[in-house]
Amino acid sequence: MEPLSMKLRKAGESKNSRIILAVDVTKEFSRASGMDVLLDLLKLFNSVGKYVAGVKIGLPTLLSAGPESIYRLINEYEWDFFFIADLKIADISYVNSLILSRLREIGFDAAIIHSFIGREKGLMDTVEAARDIGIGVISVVAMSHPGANDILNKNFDYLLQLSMDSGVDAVVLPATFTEYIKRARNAGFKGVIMSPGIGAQGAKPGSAIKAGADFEIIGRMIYKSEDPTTTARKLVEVLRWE
Ligand code: O7M
Repeated sequence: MEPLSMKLRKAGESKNSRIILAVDVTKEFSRASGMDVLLDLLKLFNSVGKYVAGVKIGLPTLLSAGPESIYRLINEYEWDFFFIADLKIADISYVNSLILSRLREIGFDAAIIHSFIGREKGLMDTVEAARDIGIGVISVVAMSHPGANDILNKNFDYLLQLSMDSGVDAVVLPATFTEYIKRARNAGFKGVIMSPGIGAQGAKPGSAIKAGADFEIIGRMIYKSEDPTTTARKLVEVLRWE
């Protein structure tokens, strides 16, 4: 099976885009909300799909759309981007692998996991299970919000080394603190780096790529804009793959 890191880079190259669209679109829960969210997502993907290499679907969207709607969205339409499930998984490897199996069945290419769960029966065993399941693993090594500096980001070196040793397919590092992206590259990390924090959280489009990231994860700046198509088109002008 082709490694996810290769698939990610190929998608970036073929779309000539370094944008991963973060989808945290949600509706108050009701029996009908799943279909409403599905229609919103279809509209969004149709309007910005050609400018994005991948789509990251978060827990708010999965909870309000429901797994069936997301299954239909991924499998019934021929999108040319990859799908990442962002549940920020952080359990023991046994439970993590159950979650990964269900996410694979829904159609996701990869899932986000926290690296702070540690090595044994944590990240290491989860990545091993993911290989058998056929789903990619992307680990969170440092985060973008100010509170991330209280605990998580202080453990950057350890979490990066653990992610490298575990063989994850990609890591998440913040665009709001680009020093972590530079440090990862200086430490010899050659894998895929995805970086959130652009726009709504204050970082400038292109800043994470300049620091050494491969993709910028962008949400509200696109899906909350008055004209998502124009916003995505303008963003991709500074976020070309080449
Ligand atoms: O562009 P935004 O701010 O609307 O959305 C950012 C997305 O990136 C949102 O889906 C967050 O869950 C995610 N994110 C962060 O904002 N900060 C982090 O440190 C990590 C992530 C993330 O994607 O982790 C996988």
